[in-house]
Amino acid sequence: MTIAVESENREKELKVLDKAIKKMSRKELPHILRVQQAILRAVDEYMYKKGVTRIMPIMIAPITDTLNHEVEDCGITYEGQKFDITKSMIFHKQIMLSSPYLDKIYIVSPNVRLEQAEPGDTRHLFEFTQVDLEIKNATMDTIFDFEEGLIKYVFDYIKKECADEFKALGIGTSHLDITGPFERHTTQELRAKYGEDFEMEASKASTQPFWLINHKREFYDAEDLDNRGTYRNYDLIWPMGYVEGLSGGEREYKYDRILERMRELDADENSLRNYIQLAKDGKLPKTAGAGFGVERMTRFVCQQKQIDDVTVFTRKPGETYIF
Ligand code: ASN
Repeated sequence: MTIAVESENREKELKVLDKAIKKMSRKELPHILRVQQAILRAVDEYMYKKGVTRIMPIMIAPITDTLNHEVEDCGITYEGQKFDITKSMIFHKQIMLSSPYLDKIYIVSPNVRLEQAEPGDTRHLFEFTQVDLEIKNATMDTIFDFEEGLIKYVFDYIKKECADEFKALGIGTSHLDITGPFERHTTQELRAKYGEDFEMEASKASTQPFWLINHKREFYDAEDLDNRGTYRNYDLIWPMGYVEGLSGGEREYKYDRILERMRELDADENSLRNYIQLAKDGKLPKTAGAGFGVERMTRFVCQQKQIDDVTVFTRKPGETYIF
């Protein structure tokens, strides 16, 4: 590399450094972070009261979420064995509930998903944290009730605890007045009403969070066997254009169903052979669950333009990263 190119690169890098320092020195940031801290505090309180056991996160493992959308791979080798960095703990959630002594669990779970940068994207971070829940013998209705209760508990808590932060951020709290139960819509219904960009359009048109049911995506989300081609899975959509904040589903747990769904979606059976073995042995229990993005909830609560506005270091796809 010539000296001229080297110094040009260094100059560019120093601009990135300057931008990074400015980002972490925003006066709003401590208020946003305190709200986020209060959110997590209220989540732990609610889970504890409901008898849901907190599990520490797994960050590298031989298996992770197969995610039915394109993200870059980020495997590592340790002790001659292949590990993936956790994309979500979905399989670990299902597997640990095979214990007769665990019924309801959650993890405050860091996930890495190396998403493609998309112009205008305001809601992806390539590294984020989700509060990931799974309950034995639960159905969609169990999870809807549980998560609605959780959101109401968290919002009531922060309205009470974070008045100074909302004042400092210059925002009100009327968006946190949850009336519930949340409306339930299917993707077919909203697509017919709003067209292809239905999630954003319906979110913009709404002032309350709502459930969006039936997405063709992961093999582990249960298909409705009375209604083939539809799925017993769901997203929670934040209103006012903040879009998806949670995703989950009832799970496939029977051996033949798992194999059928994996084959349909061309998932790698070999890497999941031990998970499949548990299903074959009848050891995977019937469960349902959901995970909500902590930064996405913080963004909605603090009414920030971009998801990256709630983080200290940029984790927005398509940037230059120095820290
Ligand atoms: N946490 C999600 C679920 O429970 C899975 C995911 O994040 N992909 O369904």
